[in-house]
Amino acid sequence: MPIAIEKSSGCLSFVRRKGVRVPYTEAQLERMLMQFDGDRDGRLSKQDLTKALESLGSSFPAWRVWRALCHADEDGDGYISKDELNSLVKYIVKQGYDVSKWGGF
Ligand SMILES: [Ca+2]
Ligand SMILES: [Ca+2]
Repeated sequence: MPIAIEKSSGCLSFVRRKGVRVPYTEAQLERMLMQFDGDRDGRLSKQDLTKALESLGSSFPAWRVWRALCHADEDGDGYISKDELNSLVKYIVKQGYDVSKWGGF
């Protein structure tokens, strides 16, 4: 299992596989993620992200959220803003989550 260390954040990243096939475009996935913006402030907080990852059937969502934030929260404010959403989508796809669970939106 190749292990890459993120340059900026120092997060450990376990890359399981590449090129997971996803039946959605990144733009669609970004819109799906924003469905979890419970307070509609235009960014995803830890609570919003927890709900999003729980809906994918993720175990230990708190840990996954920390990892996702570590990866995608480029300015380190603890929120995923619109600018950072694309990094989050790429991260979720790379982790091999079954995003078709969001297909009902
Ligand atoms: Ca929010
Ligand atoms: Ca941020």
